[in-house]
Amino acid sequence: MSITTKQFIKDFKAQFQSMYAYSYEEGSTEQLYNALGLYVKNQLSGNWKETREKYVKNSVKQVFYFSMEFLPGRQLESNAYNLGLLDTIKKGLKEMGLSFDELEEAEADPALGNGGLGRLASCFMDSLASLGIPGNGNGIRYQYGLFRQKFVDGYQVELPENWLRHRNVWETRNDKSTCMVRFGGNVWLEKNHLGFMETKYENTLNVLAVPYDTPMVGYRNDVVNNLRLWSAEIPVDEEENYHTLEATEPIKEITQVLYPDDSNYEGRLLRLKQEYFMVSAGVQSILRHYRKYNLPRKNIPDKVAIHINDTHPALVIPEMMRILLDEEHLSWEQAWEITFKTCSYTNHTILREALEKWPIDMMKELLPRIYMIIEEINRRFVETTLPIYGERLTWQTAILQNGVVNMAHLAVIGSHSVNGVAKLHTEILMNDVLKDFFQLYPERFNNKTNGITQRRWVHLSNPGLTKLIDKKVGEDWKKKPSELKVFKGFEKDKQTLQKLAEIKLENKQRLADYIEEVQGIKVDPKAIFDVQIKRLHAYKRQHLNMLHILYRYLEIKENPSVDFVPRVFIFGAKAAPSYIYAKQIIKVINSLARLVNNDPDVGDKLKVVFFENYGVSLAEKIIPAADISEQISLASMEASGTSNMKLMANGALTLATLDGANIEIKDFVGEENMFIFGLSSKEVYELKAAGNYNAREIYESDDKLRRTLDALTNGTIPGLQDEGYAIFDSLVNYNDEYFVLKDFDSYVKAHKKVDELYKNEKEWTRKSLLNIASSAPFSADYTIKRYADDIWKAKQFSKQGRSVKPLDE
Ligand code: GLS
Repeated sequence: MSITTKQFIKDFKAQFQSMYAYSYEEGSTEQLYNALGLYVKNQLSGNWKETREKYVKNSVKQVFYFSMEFLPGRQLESNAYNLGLLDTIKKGLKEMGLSFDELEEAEADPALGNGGLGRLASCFMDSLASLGIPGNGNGIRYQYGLFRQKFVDGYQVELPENWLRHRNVWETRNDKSTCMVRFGGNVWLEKNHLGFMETKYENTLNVLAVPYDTPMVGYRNDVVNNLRLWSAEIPVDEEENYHTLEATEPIKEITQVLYPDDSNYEGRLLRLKQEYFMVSAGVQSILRHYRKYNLPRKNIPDKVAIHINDTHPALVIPEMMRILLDEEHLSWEQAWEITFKTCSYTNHTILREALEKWPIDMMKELLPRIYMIIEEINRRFVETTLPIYGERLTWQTAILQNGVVNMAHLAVIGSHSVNGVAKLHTEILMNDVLKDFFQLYPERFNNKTNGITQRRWVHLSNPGLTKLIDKKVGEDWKKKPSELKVFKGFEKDKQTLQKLAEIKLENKQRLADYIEEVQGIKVDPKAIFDVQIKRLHAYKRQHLNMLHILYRYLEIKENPSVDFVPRVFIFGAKAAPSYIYAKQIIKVINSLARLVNNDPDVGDKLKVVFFENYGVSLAEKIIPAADISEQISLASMEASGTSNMKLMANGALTLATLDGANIEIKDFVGEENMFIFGLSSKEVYELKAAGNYNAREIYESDDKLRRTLDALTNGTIPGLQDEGYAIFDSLVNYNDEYFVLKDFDSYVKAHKKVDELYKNEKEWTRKSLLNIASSAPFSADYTIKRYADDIWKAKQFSKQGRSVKPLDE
């Protein structure tokens, strides 16, 4: 899209005036941001409309990505960039005496997800549009996003995240496409006068699902896909039944808050309500849309692919069956074939507590018709499986077990494809978590390693690096990430290495300024910036990182005159509000930070920064400045990770266990260009099977470790209540579920290697360059292309007169 600066200034002024009826010079930052956002939205609305119309006109197959979470991040810059307008806008604003960066900060960052799973969904949206694949998101418009985290005296405090306070310029309320979702009541089947079985309902709670559509803008290709988020409202013709505010609660609460659990099973009834609400509205609107294609229903799988992002939307399966059976009057067999061919499922975790199971009684009461259908799916599954595979396998894979509905089983049974999100994770699904299903349906299982969009995570968040790559390898890598490998050719080029080191230092200086501004901590940009940013969870082992910092602190105290390579440890992490242990780890890290940062013996040798309220926007600031990427989960526990990919693409060296996608990082960049430590997943399995792990023995036999652990409880860290004891106890007295003590020694050694290498700036920067140049395979564009080819059978759609080039592999 090309527009002159002059034209932009004229249109922007007019936009502002039409919204606020005074001149832009008098506008507040929020108002100016709103006007700019709407200006950009106006620029893309033509393509948005045309994309939608062309999909229908050409009867193309469309993908619907169902996810309870999306974490899009701020959209102004990314949309303007993908449209090709960013430079003009920045220039125009400057001429008007305004700063783009300042206006951008006024945009709320929609925290409609917990972490990696939601951010992955948003990277996928960006890639679908950029590849020109007809793909839509389907989720919930939570009124309050994930809580805003504050630290009070080092403790996490949760505040409501009212992201919609100042309006959301990107969304369009679409009253034309509302749906009705029914809960509870009585349901029965009755023969009607034509002899058809009809489903009858009485006393249901009826909820109006109102869609809010958000444009998903492709990179310089005129494609604008749709993200549809549903909001719950009282049906207009039932308003008179709701006399008090209180009475409206059961409806309003459905889309009020995002459940702040990440891999922890929580939420119960309301969560189930949310899931069905999103699923039912989504499936209804897809089938309504399909009618526009004027094709027989048996062709649905040729035109529609529904993706189930983790088990949360697995009710898609019985909901689709319900509509095809009850409203379209298909036979069970016809309906099942369509549903099964349409649906596919991704598993994102092996944590058993996160594999959803709903009490049968709850499901029956809240969703009586859906439960009837699940019962029938289960009955038929058992009927066919039992005679072939016998009792053990059948009962272990059944959907209904011990009074619960097993959602992962429902998802696998009702989907034609089941995938994990990194090679190791898929292997673990096949050999452990879903091994019985792998025996039943080996052909359904496949791997799709996660990816990230370089557009947001490199082009926009690291403009210095982007410019350097452009200069060295040309701009093709932006459309064809594999071109990045050409950058490897510069690993020995002194000038490139020097420039790369300068860019990193500038990014670090910027982050250091920000740290001083928001945390009041002065850090040396020349120190190693060592970053661990992810949800707080015991398996991710932020406490291993903490123990190493404590160990380092004690070493410095013992020998203050020894020459330590200065290090800044940077954390960003939220803990689920009910996850006490995770909150205790936060408190200990914060107290340790206060001790370390204020100890004159330590000075610049060691600093600890724990950012409040970690999210997408903060990640964009931290990642370009990172030297070390901490990926230290216990091997086998982290399905994939995606911050590992973002950090690598920005030149951080990975310090990691061989877990999740770290293994693929190693495959691409080579073991010698990262720091690997700890048990392998095979060793973890063996150690667990042997059942003879003895954490106390390690504690007692390793002097340095003992001294470090004792410092948790002997008053070394001021300000702790019982948090130090809690962590000590879990590690020493309760036998250390995640083998922190077992991996400690090799972790410390890996850190020593980091220090050594950092002393050789040229060698460090060379490895950093190789990481950047090897990161292309993690482009979400490739990941999405593989989903589209192997699972969804969805084609890149070429617009008339303009072809969207398929990306290379
Ligand atoms: C997660 C996994 O924990 C991550 O390893 C993974 O990268 C992400 C996306 O696949 O999904 N599963 C989950 O429940 N939350 C996640 O972030």
